[in-house]
Amino acid sequence: MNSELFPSLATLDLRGSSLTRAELLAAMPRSTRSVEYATAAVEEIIASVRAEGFAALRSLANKYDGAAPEHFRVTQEQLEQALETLDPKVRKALEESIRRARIFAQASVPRDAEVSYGDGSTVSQRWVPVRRVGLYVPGGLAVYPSSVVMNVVPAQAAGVTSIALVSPPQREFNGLPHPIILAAAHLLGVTEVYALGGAQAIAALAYGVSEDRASGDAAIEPVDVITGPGNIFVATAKRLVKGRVGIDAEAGPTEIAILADDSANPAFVAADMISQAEHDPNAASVLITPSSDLATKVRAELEQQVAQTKHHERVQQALSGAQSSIVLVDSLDAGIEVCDAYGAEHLEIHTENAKDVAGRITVAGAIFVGPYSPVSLGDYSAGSNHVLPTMGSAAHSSALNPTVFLKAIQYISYSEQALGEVAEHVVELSRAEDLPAHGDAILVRMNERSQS
Ligand code: HSO
Ligand code: ZN
Repeated sequence: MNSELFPSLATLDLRGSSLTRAELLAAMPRSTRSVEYATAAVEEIIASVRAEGFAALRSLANKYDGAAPEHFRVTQEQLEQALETLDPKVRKALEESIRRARIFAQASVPRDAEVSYGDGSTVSQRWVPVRRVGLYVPGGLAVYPSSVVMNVVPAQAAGVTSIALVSPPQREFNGLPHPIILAAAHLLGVTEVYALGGAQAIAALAYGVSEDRASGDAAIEPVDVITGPGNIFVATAKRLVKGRVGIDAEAGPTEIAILADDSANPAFVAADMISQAEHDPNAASVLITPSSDLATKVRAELEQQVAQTKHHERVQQALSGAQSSIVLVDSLDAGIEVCDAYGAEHLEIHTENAKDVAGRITVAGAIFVGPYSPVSLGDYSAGSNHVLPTMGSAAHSSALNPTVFLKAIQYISYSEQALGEVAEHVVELSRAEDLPAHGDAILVRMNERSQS
């Protein structure tokens, strides 16, 4: 391999090695970012919001966002104005994102279930939306109206009626969130929007904020679920309020892994690695391939394409970080194992029979199948969700979807006769657990039955 080309992107050569799963997990390129380091600072922020409410929110906004709005709640007029000033082409694009995302989100709402064990017995499960949700839309290096769509649409598809959206105050907009965020919220019919960012926004959503007569800010009601990506302070805050509220998967810096063989187009592969590296110097781009020839070609493409891209400094930093790498493997099968160990937020498959290969992967946030399904399509307009589990949490978590905003209630309904049919088994198990009153609660009914 010609290591002079794009030398800053590391190579992890796993050829000829047979690693255990634990060794493979340890070998994977990962950022060293840890939620733990922000914990103390975030605990303090949460405590001050709980104790001092809007006064704390105001001083934290000035400190961390460099601006505080006159009132944290964005008015209906401000929302309307933002949409009026939105570029019509961007509006059209957002509308198409919303249309596609709605179709998929509605199709993803789980069905209720009901079974019967014979006459007179039914057990059923009904999915019920949570009462109120808080959706976080990040500020930071870029502006994310697409994240407004990705958070709001599955909540609405789940049937949530009370939605509070928060996004950091921006200095250049008098402490309001970016107008394109407000426009997207208005387009989606969201009426409750706050200029709040960081850990303090999460604290306000989780615990609520009492009304502030002095400033005229009305109370913020606490929510039941908080979703949305954010920086390490936001992620830490979500972790700390979890339990008080439900949260979605933890979303850290974006990751793309690409499993590719000789059939891949190196220009496509490089462009997609760059596309996610553009988010953040901590973003991860990982190419996994059995083809050293492809690896060389991708390096050459990267060299050329990175130089031409607008945010080349950020991209260069992301590609040079410990979290990015080209992983060389012995075979496609070995590559699939590496993909499962890595558990990428986004995994692209650029191989022969991409669909079959994709079907064999069991750990990934979202899988983009074939050369014409790039991650950036999914970021904006595919219909899928772009809020996805990162840092290997795809092993246990999923893309943001309506179930995050739903909870299932189970219903148990037995008739007297149906209870009689299973009564002796309940009594037997209650005796085995030395909880005889459990059995007695059945028997008292059976006795009544035999007396009548
Ligand atoms: N790739 C990001 C989402 C995004 N990309 C928003 C562009 N805008 C995390 O999945
Ligand atoms: Zn993206």
